[in-house]
Amino acid sequence: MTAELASERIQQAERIVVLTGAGMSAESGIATFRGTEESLWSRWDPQQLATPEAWSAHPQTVWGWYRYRHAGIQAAAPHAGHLVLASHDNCEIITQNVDDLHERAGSTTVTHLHGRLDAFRCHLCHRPISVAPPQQPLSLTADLTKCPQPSCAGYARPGVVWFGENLPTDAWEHAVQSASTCDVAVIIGTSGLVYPAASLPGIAADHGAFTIEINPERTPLTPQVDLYLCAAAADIVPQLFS
Ligand code: BV8
Ligand code: ZN
Repeated sequence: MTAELASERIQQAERIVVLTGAGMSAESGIATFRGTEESLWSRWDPQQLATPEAWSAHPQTVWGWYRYRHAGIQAAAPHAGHLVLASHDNCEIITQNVDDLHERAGSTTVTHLHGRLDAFRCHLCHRPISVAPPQQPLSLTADLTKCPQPSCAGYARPGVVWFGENLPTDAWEHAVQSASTCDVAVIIGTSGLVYPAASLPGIAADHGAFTIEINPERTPLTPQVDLYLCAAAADIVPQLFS
């Protein structure tokens, strides 16, 4: 019943905003941010590693973690859910994810609220630095990649937004604008814990949008959405959007 209603709302909608979180990449083999996947860095809380403080205290460990995740993104492929969203003409993607799976599926309107892991830049002069995914077996720490600018003492950092860093202004303003003007907001695979991204479903609802949440687990967003679908993204998104 709820899936049929969701599909109807999506088919009737003029403007759809799809807000995705790490759960959208889970079935592509990329561990969710708060999942329990075992790794060399399992003893760290990602929330502690993804911070400027961790970068300045143990840069090689943080860099090793991002190299490991870069390799994981490289090895992953978009699933049926990414592909059907990419072929749906009036839906725009706003993602918290730092991978490029939506783009690789063919989506052209993707807003990254938390940046892109593979958009490496110098941590001092902010010059873009291209860094190939690691080939050699991974270790807990990795040698830092020097900034190519001889006079700069900086190193490459991932192009992500760390906790305590501001979101890119244009990305955030665009996301608020889209959430405020869409007919339907579909929230897929986010635990709804990270702000300000987690406030977007409420902004959409406050402006009259019909809100749908897709997640195998209930979240703090579940009580505030119109429809909650207890399902995995790759299963249900193709049903709702094709
Ligand atoms: C900012 C990039 C201004 C790095 C990330 C106290 C209270 C409230 C807020 C704060 C506070 N103290 C500080 C803050 C602000 C803070 C924040 O929100 N903290 C929270 C955690 C308490 N936010 C910030 O710092 C932001 N900046 O506010 O600037 C400012 C400035 C200075 C000081 C204060 C404020 C910056 C936030 C960005 C952080 N960077 N990522 C990296 O990736 O390494 S966030 C990180 O979490 C990822 O991007 C991830 O996308 C994001 C959210 O996680 P989810 O995507 O939801 O993933 P998660 O694993 O949590 O959940 C997965 C879900 O999928 C689950 O629900 C699961 O059930 C579901 N799932 C699993 N499988 C499937 C599935 N769903 C569907 N299908 C499946 N198959
Ligand atoms: Zn530099």
